[in-house]
Amino acid sequence: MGNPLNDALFAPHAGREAVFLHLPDASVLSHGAFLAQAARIANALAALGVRPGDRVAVHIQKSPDALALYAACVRAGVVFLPLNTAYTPSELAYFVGDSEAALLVCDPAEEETLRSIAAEAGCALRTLGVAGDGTLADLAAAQGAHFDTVSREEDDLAALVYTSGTTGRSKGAMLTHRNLLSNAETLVDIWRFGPDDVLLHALPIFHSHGLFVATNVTLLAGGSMIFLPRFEIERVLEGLPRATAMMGVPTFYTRLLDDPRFTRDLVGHMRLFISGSAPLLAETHEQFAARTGHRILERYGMTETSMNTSNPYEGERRAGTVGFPLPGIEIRVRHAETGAPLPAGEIGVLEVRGPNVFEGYWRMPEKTKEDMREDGFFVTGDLGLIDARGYVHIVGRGKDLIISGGYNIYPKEIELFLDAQPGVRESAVVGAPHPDFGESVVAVLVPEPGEALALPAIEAAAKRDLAGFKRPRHYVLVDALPRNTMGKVQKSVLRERHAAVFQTHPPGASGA
Ligand code: MCA
Ligand code: AMP
Repeated sequence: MGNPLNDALFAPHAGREAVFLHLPDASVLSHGAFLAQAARIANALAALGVRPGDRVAVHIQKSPDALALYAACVRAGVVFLPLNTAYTPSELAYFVGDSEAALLVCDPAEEETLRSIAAEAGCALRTLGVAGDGTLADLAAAQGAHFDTVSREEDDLAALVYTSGTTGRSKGAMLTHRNLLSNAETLVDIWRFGPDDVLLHALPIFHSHGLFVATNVTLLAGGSMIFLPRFEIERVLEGLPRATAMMGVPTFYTRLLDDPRFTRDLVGHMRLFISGSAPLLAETHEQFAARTGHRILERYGMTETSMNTSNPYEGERRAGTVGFPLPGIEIRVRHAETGAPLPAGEIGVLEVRGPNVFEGYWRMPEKTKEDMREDGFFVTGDLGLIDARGYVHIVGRGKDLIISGGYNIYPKEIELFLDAQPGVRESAVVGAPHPDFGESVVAVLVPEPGEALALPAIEAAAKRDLAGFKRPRHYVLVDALPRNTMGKVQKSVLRERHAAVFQTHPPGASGA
């Protein structure tokens, strides 16, 4: 018996000497050196008593060692639990507690802050820094580079990735070896990745996009990555002439287009630009084509399913669509309320079935049942249609969700936070169009009558408790929220009312 994901991703297809990572300091890391480090970390995990099936929660900056930790977990049969580096200690406490992680790995600088959280959750705490520093790095350095890979079945969990939820409580999506491997195999094939590919990697690696799509695809193809710590325009412009492919959220593409140095000549070596995680405006697609001659290939996915659809590699990449269902994956459109099948061209909720669809939400059987049809289709909550030519269009969201720069924000979570602030009677949170992030967060607050509402104090509390990308970028004070006859807050009215706030206020500004 083998270990499906390990055997496919971490057996170097292009040879151990071949380059895996091109790093910002102009050094390179070979596949062999990367795998040796992963083996040492796997030995370190075993030395710490982490067992197959245990969860390892990871809150560290992007680095080659962070990727090696992912590889080590797969190899050791451990469930990898990546966490957004923007999460605050109070957010982290929930994930570590809910997952019953055996180990939390954090940056050396936050060890002190997270000590009590780890202790409370009963999990060990070790550190891993970007410069090969930290207590886990030290332990790994003392280990050998031989590790007996732990056997896994296709149905075994490889990762647990939390996604925020409509109720305000985050849910852990359980992803198996089959889920991740089948998707990577399909994507390598349809996007034609091979050992000669050099992927410009500027995404975070704590989400499906940067880890399971970008990294797994490169690993499976035996290619290499220009591995940047984050999306920084200077470094991206510098890397593009050496790259063959890039994956990004729409903000990457609008930022590139805003820079006059981004030209057709600069991308002469590129064969593929891919966009996802949020809607790419048709206008951005067209501007990009006019500037570079490349049609951005848009695809659609979710944490729970990895990738579901893609525009074709060859054939028409249609702006404003997310392309066709991937091979082996079925998509259907159902009526949002009744669940009845809908004819082609009609708008309903997209449902998806295939080897990519996750096992369910961690310890939430009821929630899993709600979102999973008996015949195995997963209800995405995205509203869309399939046109006469078979292209899937996403036209909105049935779920109350804001996507800011590719990060999902559920208004409920922010509303619960705001409602708990002194002087706030109630709140409603909506997304408004934003020139950089696509959408950003607007908070509408109703003050308690007769009480002074201290906005600066609320903003300070938000800074302490909420990850930066979730913080409202604009506050509005009103006497009452608009409600329908049933008493439900009319979010669409609020969205309309505040649609222009980020056009008139510079990004980051707030006002009442
Ligand atoms: C950073 N900030 C943001 C965001 N990112 N605010 C709103 N939305 C954001 N996305 C805030 C910070 O809190 C900080 O605020 C200020 O902006 C500067 O932070 P910095 O880190 O310097 O920002 P940045 O480097 O400009 O980041 C913008 C970014 C980044 C490059 C768009 O957010 C990014 O890489 N996004 C990718 C997200 C992603 O990978 N999503 C995939 C999810 P302050 O100064 O006030 O503290 S997986 C998925 O969706 C599915 C599976 C799929 O289909 O892919
Ligand atoms: P996440 O929960 O972070 O995995 O985000 C998944 C959600 O991102 C999906 O349910 C969609 O709402 C959205 N999404 C991903 N890709 C696209 C896309 N190409 N166009 C529109 N929305 C997208």
